Amino acid sequence: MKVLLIQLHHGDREINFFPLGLAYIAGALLDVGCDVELIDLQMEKTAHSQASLTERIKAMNVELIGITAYSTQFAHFKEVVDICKACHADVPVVVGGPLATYSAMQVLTGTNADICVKSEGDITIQRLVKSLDNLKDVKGITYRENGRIINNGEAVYVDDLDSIGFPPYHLFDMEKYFEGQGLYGDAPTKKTMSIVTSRGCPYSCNFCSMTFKNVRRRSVENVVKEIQFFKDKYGVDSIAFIDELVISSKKRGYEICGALAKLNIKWGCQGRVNICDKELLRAMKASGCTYVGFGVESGSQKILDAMNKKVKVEQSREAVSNAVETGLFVVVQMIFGYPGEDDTTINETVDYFKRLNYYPPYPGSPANVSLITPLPGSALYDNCVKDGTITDEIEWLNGLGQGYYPGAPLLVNFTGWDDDTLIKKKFELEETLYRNYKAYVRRHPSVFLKKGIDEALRLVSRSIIYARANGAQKTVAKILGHFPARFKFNKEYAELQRSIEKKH
Ligand code: B12
Ligand code: SF4
Repeated sequence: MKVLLIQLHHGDREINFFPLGLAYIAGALLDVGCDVELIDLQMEKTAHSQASLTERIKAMNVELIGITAYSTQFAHFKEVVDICKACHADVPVVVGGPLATYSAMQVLTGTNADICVKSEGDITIQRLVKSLDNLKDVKGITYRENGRIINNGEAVYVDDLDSIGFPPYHLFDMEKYFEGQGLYGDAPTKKTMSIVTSRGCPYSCNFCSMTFKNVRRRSVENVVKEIQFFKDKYGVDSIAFIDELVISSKKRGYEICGALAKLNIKWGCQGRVNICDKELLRAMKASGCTYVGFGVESGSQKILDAMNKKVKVEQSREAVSNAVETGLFVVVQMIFGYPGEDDTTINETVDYFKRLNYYPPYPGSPANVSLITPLPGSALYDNCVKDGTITDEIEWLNGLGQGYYPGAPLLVNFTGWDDDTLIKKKFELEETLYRNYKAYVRRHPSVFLKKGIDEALRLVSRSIIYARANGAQKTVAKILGHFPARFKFNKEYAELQRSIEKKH
């Protein structure tokens, strides 16, 4: 069977994100004898137009079309499904990823797609292509048949992740995916690849929408083998681990660090403040880790408890402080406007950062706080549906846009403030955090000097690496291009702030 797999674009994000989930699906399809063709709209975004996409899909002789989609891509997904159907009305369109996992009913009633594969697709897609004429026994799907929507129950999971092998990277133009990638904090690297070492997460934070249930981990040997493959075949020198939690326990953390230390690579990952203690952070740094992301979310214990984060504010402050001290670039993810947010919780967050004396991650810009957005698959979303905050789930998906990010619109207000006040308070918080940190740096000349030297060194080393690969002319253009882009971002942000302030 000939299958076309499509990655949608990720809004105006510039990076060519490797479609890892789709690549695993491609592998599963090859294993059962299918031919696979790929269209990556994220990578091709500059060249993509509806007309050219229609022409290309029409020219393909396909029997099944598979699309990977997040909840936030619903509107774009709908458009692409319509193009597929206009080209091949009778070819089934199957969707996988978070959108299909959590919004199967909305996908099947609100778009022309035919089948939703819920959660992990590796086993399900193989069963599906073998039984395309008779889907009733294919577990883990919801589909439309003769105008009826049929739900075949829970997803099917791979118990032993080592057993599924590596994705068929040879099908992808890998060099294109290395372009523009890198590790946070601009660690000097040449080629960065994203991989997952596990699926699932043992925690259940109320705002989080996880794609997988059941935590399963690849063996460390299997992970090492894949990294070695990337080193040997493509000259990859850095890895961004994009699992929910690579360091899911101290034991696993030390195992991973021990293995990575021997590989001579740079790497980065998402950490958890209750797991990453000083000793583990040092082991991470020693084995090549350059950045760690922490979902700090809030400096208020009341909010952390409401989120079911299962961490203490003090633990969080210590972990970030230790990571910074260890010399890691620390990305701090923050959420604003969670149910219960008020002036007291804001002050607690201000106090948290004051005591921490750290405020990343966009140097020169005050923005790093996201407004809470209930996403399908999260307990927060389910509550919103139950209590009537969200009434029309299709309309909600349509409104999700490109997802939440600093500067994204407010979709639901859980606080006692009116909408404008809430946004104003978010801006004020960001500014206060930024101002406090700048004041701290000014009061400590050694920190000021160190930051300046670190940033200058980082810029020089990255420029050299970039110049080696792309030539001097392109490098100068890139450096010069950076400043207008930063200026534009700051200007737009300030304008947004002013427009809110004017209303008051
Ligand atoms: C990397 C990543 C990104 C990258 C995208 C890279 C890419 N090319 O996919 C970027 C940075 C763009 C990104 C952005 C966002 N992300 Co993101 N991201 C991830 C992350 C960390 C890894 C994805 C991955 O590769 N997983 C590993 C592979 C193996 O899993 P998978 O992709 O889910 O694929 C499996 C199944 O889903 C299924 N499947 C997937 N596609 C298909 C297709 C078919 C045809 C079939 C049959 C099956 C199938 O089978 C696959 C194999 O089992 C996940 C968390 C996670 N660990 O999954 C979050 C995650 C997907 N992101 C999430 C979120 C919230 C976002 C943002 C909204 C965040 C924001 N602040 O704006 C944006 C939205 C982007 C947009 N366009 O709208 C949520 C999704 C929530 C939701 N309900 O949609 C996740 C689950 C994180 C979380 N726990 O909350 N993200
Ligand atoms: S926010 Fe992080 S720790 Fe919490 S459930 Fe989601 S992935 Fe797990």
